[in-house]
Order: sequence, then structure tokens, then C-alpha cells
Amino acid sequence: MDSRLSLEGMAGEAKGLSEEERVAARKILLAISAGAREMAGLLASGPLGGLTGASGAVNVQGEEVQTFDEIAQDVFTRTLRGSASVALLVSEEREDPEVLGGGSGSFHVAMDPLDGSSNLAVSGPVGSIFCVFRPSSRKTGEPSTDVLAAAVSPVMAAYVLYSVSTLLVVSFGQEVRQFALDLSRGEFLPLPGPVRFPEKGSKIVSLNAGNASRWREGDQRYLRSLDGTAYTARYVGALVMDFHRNLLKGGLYLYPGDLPKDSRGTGHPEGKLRLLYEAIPMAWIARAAGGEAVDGHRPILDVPPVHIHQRVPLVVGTASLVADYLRIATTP
Ligand code: AFP
Repeated sequence: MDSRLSLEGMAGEAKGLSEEERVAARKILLAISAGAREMAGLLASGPLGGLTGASGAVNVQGEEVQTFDEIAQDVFTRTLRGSASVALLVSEEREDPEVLGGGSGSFHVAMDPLDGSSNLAVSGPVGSIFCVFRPSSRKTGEPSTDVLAAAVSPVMAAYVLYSVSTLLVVSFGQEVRQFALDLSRGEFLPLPGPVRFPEKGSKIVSLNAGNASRWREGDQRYLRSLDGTAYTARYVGALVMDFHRNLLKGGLYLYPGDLPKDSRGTGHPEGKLRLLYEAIPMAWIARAAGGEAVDGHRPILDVPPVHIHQRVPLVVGTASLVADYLRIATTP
């Protein structure tokens, strides 16, 4: 196995894809890497570029849109359109799927163009998340329906981490590879891989304990169970960063749902994270790296997508830590 497979090499060796699909997947990967390179440059200039801060708009999720959310939306829509391989594009920033190139591309893509954007105000890490799906054979003519039918079987998932270095992490389902942006060459170069959750890593737990009083009893019990154990708390508030650290060091990320509104909750029992462009791609990458992802009960990859902006509780990371969570949180 080549420990330093290139981006193109990864697409070329992807299993279960036709030759035509491999070509399309390669183009999508290159489009993501081109967009990531552009975003890395813009983000690096930070406050000096005058682009940090709120745009004044509110997105489909009811969240304040940052100027960089819109920039990332435009950058990746442009590069993915340019790949001529994407039929439908679902984005956190757009209410409806966008048909690209007449809808004739080989794949659908769901993306969170800029994850963790509240970190921008403090020059903290942010990310971009992508999931690539094979269009459903049950074409209905209705874009959302087709994306939902397709979303049960990803073909490729990737994320970009913009931090002290810019990393691109990619999986076609069999393994996970990392690439680092070489600023002098302006391209992503392979790091040794594949990457897997370490069998005996440190026990990092990433969660927002400030929300705990709104959680269900099982999740609160899990949090209490950590007291006095050898766990270490680390939480950046950007899924990509928290997931990536736990992937390399061993750990668990937890964003549960809330109690119903009338019992101390906010009425968000489905949590905050989005199924199509946050939970499914991270679950797909976690599985390929020997980890696991659940919604508190069942595997994320078994959750039926019913809405393109559907939210879902997410527990993802080292398989044994996810198993510990399930044992404690689901057993009164
Ligand atoms: P933003 O993009 O609004 O910053 O949200 C990021 C995010 O979706 C995910 O990346 C974080 O893990 C999570 O929300 C943080 O949410 P809390 O601030 O509620 O902990």
C-alpha cells in the first residue's frame, strides 16, 4: 500500500466506482482542493482582510451568517460547478438544492462550506465538510427527494481543516488519507497514511458541558460517569477540529439532543448538527478509520434522511469510546 497516495491516486484506486465515476470523483476532489486553497488564503489574512464579522443575514437554520460563510459558499459552488461532475449541490447556506450544469453530473454533493464560523472572530480553527452521493435510480424530478434517496449511500466524504496548517482529509470508504497544503507550491501534498483512530489513544472527550442541564438523563449520566476517570476534555466548538484531533489522538465527540422544551430543554431534541453535511460525512470517515458514529442509539449511517437540513444528535470517535457511551447513556 502506498503510504503517500496523491489525491488523484486516491480517486483512481477507489473501489466500487465505475471508470466514469472515478473520473468524476477525481474532478470533484480537485474542485474541493482548489476551493480549499482559495479559502485558506482568504482566511489567513483574517481581520486584516476585513472579511471577518457577520454579514447581517440569517441562514435557513436561523443562524447568523458570517461574511466568510457566504464567501465559502461562493468559492465552493464555483469550483464544484467547474468540475462539471456535480448534478445537485446541497449546502447549509441554501434552503434548496442547487442544480449545477443542467443536473447531468455523476454525483450529488452536500456541503457545510464553513463549519465553526463563530471561531473566526478569534482567529480560531474552522473547516469545510463535503459528502458525495451517487444519484438515486429513483429519479423523481424533485431535487430534494432525489438527494434524500441518494444520501443513504455516500461514495466519498472529505473535510478541510483551516488551522495552523490547512489539511484535507478524504475517504472513499475503505481508508482515510490526509493531505497538507504546501503554501510554496499551492497544492495539497499527501501525508503518510492511511489514518486510523489509535487503538490505545488518550481518552479525549469533546462536548459542550455548558449545555448539559438541557440534555436527556442518559447523556447527563454519561457526563457524570467521566468524573474521576482518565479522560481529558478538549472542545474547540468546530466539529472539524474536534473530530480531527480525536481521530489522530483517540477520543469522542458528543453533541446530543436536548430535552423537550417544557422540561428545561430548548425543544431541540434532534440536537444542532446536520445529518447530510455534518453527521453522515464524519460518520463515513470515522468508519473508514476504524471508529464509529451513532445518533445516541443507532449508527448515523442507518438514520433515514427525511429532510435535507435535518438535524441529528451526534456521538462520533474511537469505536470503544462510542460503545462505552452507548452502554452508559442507554442503560438506566
Ligand atoms: P457554527 O458554525 O455556528 O460556529 O457551529 C459550529 C457547530 O455546528 C459545530 O462545528 C460545533 O461543534 C458546534 O456547532 C458547536 O456548538 P456549541 O457552540 O453549541 O457548542
